[in-house]
Amino acid sequence: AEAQSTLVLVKPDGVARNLTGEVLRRIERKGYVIEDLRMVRPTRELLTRHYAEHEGKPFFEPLVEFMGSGPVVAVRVGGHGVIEGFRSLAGTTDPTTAAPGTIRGDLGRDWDAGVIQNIVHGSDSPESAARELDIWFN
Ligand code: DAT
Ligand code: MG
Repeated sequence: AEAQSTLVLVKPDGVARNLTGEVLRRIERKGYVIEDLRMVRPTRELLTRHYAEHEGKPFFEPLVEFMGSGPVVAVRVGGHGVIEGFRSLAGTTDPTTAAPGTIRGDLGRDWDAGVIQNIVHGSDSPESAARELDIWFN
């Protein structure tokens, strides 16, 4: 696979639960490289751009509210095939059913918050990675 970079976010639930190090540890053990990292308290405007594809969905408001509820750690992660590879490390969206061994499967659960809280975000395609890295790192 080709050398790539992806955007990983440790979401407010992950930061609040002191799981930033655990997430970074899993990324580094896999062989991916932390290329850039910053802690951000994202504005509503930034979050609306980041989650533009979900505007109008019933969970959009709770999602933006949740993502703005505390600091987020934004990480540019590099490696061959890392876009798909980090999605695999993260596991599927719902932590209740995400496979054990994944970040979401091992560390997440349902919280009855109007939106799924699942510790991390990872870009889902090369186009998304380019767009999202520009939003969080420029
Ligand atoms: P992913 O983060 O796995 O790429 P997504 O892009 O479809 O998932 O959705 C963005 C986030 O929104 C997701 O991490 C958790 C939340 N979410 C997605 N689908 C949801 C739903 N049906 N109900 C509540 N929250 C949801
Ligand atoms: Mg997504």
